[in-house]
Amino acid sequence: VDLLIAAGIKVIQYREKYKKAGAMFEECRYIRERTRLAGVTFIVNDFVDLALAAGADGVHLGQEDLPPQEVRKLVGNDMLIGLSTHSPEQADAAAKLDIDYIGVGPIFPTQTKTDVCAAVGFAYLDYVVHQSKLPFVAIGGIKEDNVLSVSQRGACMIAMVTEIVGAADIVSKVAQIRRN
Ligand code: 3NM
Repeated sequence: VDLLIAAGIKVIQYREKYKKAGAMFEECRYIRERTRLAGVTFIVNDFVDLALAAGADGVHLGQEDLPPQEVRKLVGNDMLIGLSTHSPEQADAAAKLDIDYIGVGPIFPTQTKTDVCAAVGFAYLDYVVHQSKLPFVAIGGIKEDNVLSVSQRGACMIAMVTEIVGAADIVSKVAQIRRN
């Protein structure tokens, strides 16, 4: 997290599937402290209670998580709610919800998320760029060498996991991606 902040990343999502709640809370508390000082947006994946307890800026939901309208009742109007979507039908359904952004992917094949559909390619990204009014984050298999193809199609927020956290030098990797 410290390296991501040093690299100038603007939004950090805490994505943890296996740890105990207490350990996750300790990590989120640390991330909240650092991101607050740096003015970085902090989103917690999946866990509404953890997002609230840690004072995160937002919570990110998958299609099979608690329904966004129920989460809105729990978190109030000030917290961001994001929703992963993988098809035009899901983007259209998301437009009717009180959410703040959608995830759009996986654009390319990914190893990071195993319980996700096959890559949706540019067809779904193009649909969202042209048909959806919600802010969106393109995600899934995005790397230094294909990021330009995604941004050129109209994505202005891009999420990368492996390419950044798997880099030997995170700060130079992000700088290199930005030069693309
Ligand atoms: N969500 P990487 S794809 C967390 O399509 C996640 O909703 C996706 O990791 C979606 O950059 C994905 O390593 C994994 O491919 C992104």
